[in-house]
Amino acid sequence: MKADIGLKGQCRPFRMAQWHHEYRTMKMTFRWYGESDPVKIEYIKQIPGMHSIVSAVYGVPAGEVWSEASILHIKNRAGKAGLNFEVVESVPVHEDIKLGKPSRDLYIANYIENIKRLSKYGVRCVCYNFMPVFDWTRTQLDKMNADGSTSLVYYAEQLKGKNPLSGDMSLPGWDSSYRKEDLKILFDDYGKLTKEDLWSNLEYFLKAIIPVAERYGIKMAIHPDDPPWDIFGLPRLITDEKNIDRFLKLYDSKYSGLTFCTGSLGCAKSNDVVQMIDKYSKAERIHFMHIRNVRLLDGESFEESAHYSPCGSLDVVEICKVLHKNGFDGYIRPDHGRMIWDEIGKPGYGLYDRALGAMYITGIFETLNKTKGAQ
Ligand code: DNO
Repeated sequence: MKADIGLKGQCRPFRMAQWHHEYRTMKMTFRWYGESDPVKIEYIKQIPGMHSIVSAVYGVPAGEVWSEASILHIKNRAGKAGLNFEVVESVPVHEDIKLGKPSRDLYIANYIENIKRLSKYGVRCVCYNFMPVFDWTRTQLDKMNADGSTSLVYYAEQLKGKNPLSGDMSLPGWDSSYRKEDLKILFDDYGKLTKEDLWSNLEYFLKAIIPVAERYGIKMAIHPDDPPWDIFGLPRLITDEKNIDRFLKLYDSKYSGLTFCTGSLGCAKSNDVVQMIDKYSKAERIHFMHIRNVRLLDGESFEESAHYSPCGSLDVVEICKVLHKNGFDGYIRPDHGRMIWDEIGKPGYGLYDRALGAMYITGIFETLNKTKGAQ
């Protein structure tokens, strides 16, 4: 192999580091759920252009410190497969922090310890969210599409009349480890909390962790609320431009930024995601992009679609164009895929459709990088 074959020659060996150096471009990543993930880490490496896995230490309750051995294990597994481990999704935020309980200081101290440890093993970006009780919510995981693939969907009418406290309801994305009694207590606690209280608890959290993130070189990237509206009376904050502006002002530092999830924010018709990405990437506050497409339906309903723009309501080419224009060199991962080719896997996180999404996005960026002068 010749040592210094440039990217512009023909049939040159593909060299990621050189590619990133020459174009100062985005880094493509892929979420991996660890050894129990039906998607083998070696398969991820086989997707052209993969830079890093996105993973976490699983099985540790929110609020606890991750052992260094478990972090090192992920790093080594990635390294063995020829991948980096630079992004964590997520370090979960304990509910007591969101609720502003006295015990929050202990959980914040643990969070800080996790930031320090992750930095020690080469992690550069940590994704987290501040959604009360429930993470992302869908009403059905296997909606059959006309072409035989299946998608995750959210149909507002399927949610009507449902009561999470009934004990017989579980929705995708929810932490199934909550017992009925725990949920009741949490709902009571949140019942006493106003949205403004939640904002001030978020501010308290940021004031404690961002100085540490700055010192340890970790870009914190909050994930928007998914979907971006209140659910079952629980308040949600990271939902639109006005609130994201407010969030970014809470702690004005490059280290307090966003995981910009196109599918989450894009579910609200009022969110112009291309314009928002333009604004926040220009300000260098987007560290991690989740690129997913959704088909918006009437009312507060939507279906997740293939990444390819004509399949959904979002224009992925325009999304990539504004990122490229603003010199975005952070992390991107293809978000939720459909289930295709009879794959059986973790809902939203199969191999095939996400791999198609990754290649589609990588292809758009290759085109943008190579035609830079012509734009
Ligand atoms: C859904 C994911 C979210 C995300 C967390 C980040 O598929 O995007 O569950 O990981 O909200 O904290």
